[in-house]
Amino acid sequence: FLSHPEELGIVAVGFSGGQCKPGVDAAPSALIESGLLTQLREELGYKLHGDDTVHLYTDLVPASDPPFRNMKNPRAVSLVTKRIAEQTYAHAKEGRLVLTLGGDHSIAIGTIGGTAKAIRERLGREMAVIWVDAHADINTPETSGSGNIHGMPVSFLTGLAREENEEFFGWLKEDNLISVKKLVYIGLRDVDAGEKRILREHGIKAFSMFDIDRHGIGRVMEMALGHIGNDTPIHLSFDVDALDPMWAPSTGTPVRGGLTLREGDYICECVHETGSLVAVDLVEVNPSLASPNDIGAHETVRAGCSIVRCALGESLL
Ligand code: 5AB
Ligand code: MN
Ligand code: MN
Ligand code: MN
Repeated sequence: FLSHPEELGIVAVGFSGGQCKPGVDAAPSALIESGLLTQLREELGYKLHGDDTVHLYTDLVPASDPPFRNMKNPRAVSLVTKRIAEQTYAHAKEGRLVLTLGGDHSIAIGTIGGTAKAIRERLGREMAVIWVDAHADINTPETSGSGNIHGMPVSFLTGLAREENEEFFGWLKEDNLISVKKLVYIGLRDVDAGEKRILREHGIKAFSMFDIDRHGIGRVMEMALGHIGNDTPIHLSFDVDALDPMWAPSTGTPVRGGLTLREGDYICECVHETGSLVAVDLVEVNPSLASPNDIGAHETVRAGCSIVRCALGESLL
């Protein structure tokens, strides 16, 4: 699906407005400083495109941003994700693989919104999304208990949540959306009651930690990719909190009982192996949430780098 599979469009998003804990905006710099982009260039042989800056989008964040429909920082998140969508769209339109380093998970409204549109225009195809996460992130503004938009991106991306007003995600058009039929979750273990109802009502494919324990990650990946079907462009959105806090403690909403790093890497390897990958997000690394020392931050950054390299083909012999 890529006209330039060896070319990577990099979008570095230092944005934390989709939730309340500062620090997740520092993740792209931490990942880059630990050598991720150099490894992709020198060891995996990618040609990197991007503007070589970590975008903080501070110019877009309004001075006053009161809640709207229960959403916190709604104008900022809407403006920033709209800009991100333009960035991922531009890379995907060129036929490049798009790598986005977040930022909190609200940014997926932009990353997926942009690639879904580019893939439609370039290939006339609907894109599938594999969402690897402890959480389903499919609250609507009304079902959300927290008001944090990083728990809502999937509802906006599937059209389950809609808002006409341009200022509050009204810029999302049909072209930017994905079908609930082409969405697959892996790693779930902390899903809100309202979200469970949505998953059930729409028959959304989800592999929880229970399914992974029952069938093993090998079989789960066969089923997940089988559901999407061969020959479908895939956007992989990987929330580092899918991993057990043992491997990725420095994240805003850690949940015990998660994936081993090896299982996370395996998911990415299987997705890479399909040859259908068009975009990858790595989100929710928060290097400032490390206690009692920064070993946790270092380990989390290291795990994130491993996840990205596996998705981009490091394990191929
Ligand atoms: B993350 C929760 N469901 O809506 C909510 O880290 C948590 O992007 C959302 O997966 C977690 O606030 C968002 C309770
Ligand atoms: Mn998430
Ligand atoms: Mn999560
Ligand atoms: Mn989180």
